[in-house]
Amino acid sequence: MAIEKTISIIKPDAVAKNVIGEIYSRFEKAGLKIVAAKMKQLSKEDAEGFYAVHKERPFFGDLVAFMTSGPVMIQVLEGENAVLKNRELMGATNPKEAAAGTIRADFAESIDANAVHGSDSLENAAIEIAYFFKPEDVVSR
Ligand code: RTP
Ligand code: MG
Repeated sequence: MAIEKTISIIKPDAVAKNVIGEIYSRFEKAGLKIVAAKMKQLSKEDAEGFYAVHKERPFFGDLVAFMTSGPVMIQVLEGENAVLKNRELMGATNPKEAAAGTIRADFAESIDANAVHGSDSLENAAIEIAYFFKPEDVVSR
């Protein structure tokens, strides 16, 4: 199986709940390695650019407002099948539909305050990693 890299963002609700470590532990137990990380207060421009694919969607304004409401923790995860593995650990977008034991089932409040973001494809992972990290700030290990 291919070794992939993907972006994970711990959203403002989960940072405020002080569960960064608990979420990191889930990545590590699943065999994903953290190969870059930074905490950041996103500006409106940062969040709008990151979620540009959703700019025509009715929830775009709420999404940008939420993502800028407090600091986020951004990390690059590396491992076998990392894109899909991270999405499985996250659970469904709406925490009411997220499977038991997933990050969103355990920590998310609502479809807006849903604890984590994860790249949805290998192609988008590469775009999202480049959006937040310089190549030299991502290690391989
Ligand atoms: P994410 O991008 O944050 O990892 O989440 P996702 O792939 O599971 O969901 P996506 O469709 O990409 O939507 C991005 C974020 O927008 C919010 N959303 N709100 N009110 C709504 O119908 C709605 N739909 C999506 C969610 O916070 C979602 O994570
Ligand atoms: Mg998405």
